[in-house]
Amino acid sequence: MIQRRVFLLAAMATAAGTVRLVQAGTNEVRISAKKFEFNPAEVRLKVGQPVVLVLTSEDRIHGFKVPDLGLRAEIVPGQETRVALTPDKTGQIVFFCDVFCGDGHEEMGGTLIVEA
Ligand SMILES: [Cu+2]
Repeated sequence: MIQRRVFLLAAMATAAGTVRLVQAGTNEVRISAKKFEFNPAEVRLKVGQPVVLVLTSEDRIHGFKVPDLGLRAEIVPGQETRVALTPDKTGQIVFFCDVFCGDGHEEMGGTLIVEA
């Protein structure tokens, strides 16, 4: 997992369309999508710690859906899709592509592993 720290105070739109302030020191986690996988497919997060997922695509439009968090975003080649979230409990949260992208689409998913 690639992580880097952002020392910016920036207003960002989340996938839900609300605006929230991203605090200095918020971790960024980059996830790239391509047919038919996310890389990394397992992302470890800390409970209560704000994170920004930076989603990119290597080939075509994919979706990023996290039903348990009520999140959904589109991942468009040549763009960064930024999704801010703060996990509020430990456990595993499933995400998957919800834009049909070919024969392996149904298998295209991953897990956010939220640790204490
Ligand atoms: Cu897909």
